[in-house]
Amino acid sequence: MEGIFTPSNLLLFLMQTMPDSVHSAPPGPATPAASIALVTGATAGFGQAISRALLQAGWRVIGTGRRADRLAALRAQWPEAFLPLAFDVAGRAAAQGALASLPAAWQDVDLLVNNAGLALGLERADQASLDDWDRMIDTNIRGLATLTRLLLPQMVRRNRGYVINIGSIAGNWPYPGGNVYGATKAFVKQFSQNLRADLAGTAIRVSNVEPGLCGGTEFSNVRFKGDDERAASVYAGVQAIGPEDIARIVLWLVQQPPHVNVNRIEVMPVAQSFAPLSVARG
Ligand code: NDP
Ligand code: 8X3
Repeated sequence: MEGIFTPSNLLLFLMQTMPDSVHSAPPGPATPAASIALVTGATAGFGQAISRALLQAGWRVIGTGRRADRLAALRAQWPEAFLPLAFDVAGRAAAQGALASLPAAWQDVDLLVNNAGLALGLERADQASLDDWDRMIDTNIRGLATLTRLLLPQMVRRNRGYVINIGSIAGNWPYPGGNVYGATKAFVKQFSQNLRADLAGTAIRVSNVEPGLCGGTEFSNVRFKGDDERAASVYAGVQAIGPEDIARIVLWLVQQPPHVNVNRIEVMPVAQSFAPLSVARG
């Protein structure tokens, strides 16, 4: 390389002269390929994108959700590497029965991605539906805690495993109408950190992924109970995060070396940021 450096030939020069250890890719998967992941809520949104990303990276994936037809479609695409497990996470007996039905070769789950969850409604706390509150608590809290409790013992016994919980910025930042949904995600954050405390001295890792405004999923369609126009308006004119962005972050997490634990990772689109606190006057 001779003469004056332009931005592009300078970059090429640096790449050619840097030692491999500087510009090579980060260390490969800390967990060997063909390890087993169980992803809850694999029928849509983040869970489906996370499942696909893990499958493409060589993992075997147990995908859960209530819509068995969608799980069957993934199975048709990955007949060897994807195992459908249809059940409602909100019920303890259903979760226990589903896990007990796993074939022996699929029972040692290395990675649990607790993703299944939902928001219902955006009404003020004095007007919200108690049924909606129950369902969010049963799914986002009870379901996530149950699955974790059922799968942890085999991880501890093997001293190997990773629990990735999908929390939300709603667990960190209050907003009007976020009442119980945000509180369930605050539970997920604290539960994740308490798991780290309990698992001290083991090789098991725990991370809480806390996404902000994310389009391309059924989240708002579910929140607004099928009012698709209102759901679409949430993302109008905004470049939101997409499911593939969250999947890439989950994949990055599992690719960290075994001695590295990312406790929490909060992610927003550039288009989203903070507003002042409100003050009621008069
Ligand atoms: P989607 O509605 O697209 O997907 C939700 C998934 O959860 C579906 O696969 C659904 O499967 C599953 N699920 C819901 N309830 C149950 C249940 N009772 N039993 C079993 N599975 C269930 O939403 P997202 O992908 O957007 O959301 C995934 C997670 O990410 C949730 O925990 C959500 O709170 C969180 N999140 C979402 C954000 C967003 O803006 N999209 C931002 C921050 C966090 P099925 O219906 O087939 O049972
Ligand atoms: C989803 C993000 O801001 O809609 O958890 O609650 S938000």
